[in-house]
Amino acid sequence: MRNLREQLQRNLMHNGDFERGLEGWSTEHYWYALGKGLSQWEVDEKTVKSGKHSLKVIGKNNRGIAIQDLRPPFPTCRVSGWLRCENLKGYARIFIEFIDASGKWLAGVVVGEVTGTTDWTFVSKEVTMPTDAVVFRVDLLTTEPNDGVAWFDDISVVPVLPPSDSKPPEPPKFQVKPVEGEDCALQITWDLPSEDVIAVQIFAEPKPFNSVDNLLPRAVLQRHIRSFILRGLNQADSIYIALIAVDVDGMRSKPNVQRCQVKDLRPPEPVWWEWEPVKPAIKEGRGGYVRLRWRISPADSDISKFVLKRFEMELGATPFLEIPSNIFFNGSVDSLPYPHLIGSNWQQRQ
Ligand SMILES: [Ca+2]
Ligand SMILES: [Ca+2]
Repeated sequence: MRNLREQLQRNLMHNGDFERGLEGWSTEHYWYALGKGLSQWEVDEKTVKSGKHSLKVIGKNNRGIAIQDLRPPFPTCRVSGWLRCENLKGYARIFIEFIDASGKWLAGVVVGEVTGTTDWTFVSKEVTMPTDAVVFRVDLLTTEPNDGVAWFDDISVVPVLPPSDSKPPEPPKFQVKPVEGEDCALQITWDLPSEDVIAVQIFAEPKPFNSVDNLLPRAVLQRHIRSFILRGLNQADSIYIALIAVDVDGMRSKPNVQRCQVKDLRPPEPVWWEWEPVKPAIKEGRGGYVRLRWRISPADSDISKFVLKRFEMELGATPFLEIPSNIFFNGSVDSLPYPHLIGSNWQQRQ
């Protein structure tokens, strides 16, 4: 089995040699049209740099763009390819664009280009994604409306890894906070890991741990990701969280375990309740007692108290009784005086 470094240093392009035609590439990008629509893309079997096929774009007073999006495991990559053109106005170009997780365009880099009539030309450049970039977009394009032809072949994108420092990375420093409006969810955020880190693993366990050897990570995230939401946690429990950094040589940082309290930030569910008279009124609508029963949703074990409110037409809702926290779960209270109860509406609220 190849080691991690060898696995990472491979060509990330899908069908960059066009031996499988246009597979992996998209060309119908009408936003790019200038002049008369878009140029036509074809697989060429005569003029090739390698194998049996190359890609060509035929200008008819227009221009064209072929796109393939990558998500490299490492931010620095060597981009290379072969270009050729005949009677081309403007340039035939390999262009790289960087886009963030929300789809925002961040930056673009020209890898290499040819113009006029130029035989097969090798171009190559090392490019580094900006910190927030997620998508590494490879564009093969002609820059201007033209009546020429351009060819592309052997497009390659290979991660460039830093040399080994022969030691495991530092554990990522992380913060944990509850997620506003969500039940039993924790958001973990961490700093950009050191330069040779390829991935961050997230471990979350109900008990403390010193080693992750026999544990399964909840998530394995590429190095550019710096936030993760843990969901489906049991709110009654503490949870022990550790982030492990994995470097390009497969070395892992030691677990830096934090004990975290799972908090519920949702408002409580409505409380089920009912009442019945337990001592009859001496006179209709005067005196007497009721028994009140209630049950809260199992998801709301974090309620600190709830308040009974009495509603009267003249006064509106007024607080009547605060239920003490030690009996609030599922319970009943007898002997509530109810001088104004019968014939009134009651409201309850947390
Ligand atoms: Ca080829
Ligand atoms: Ca290292």
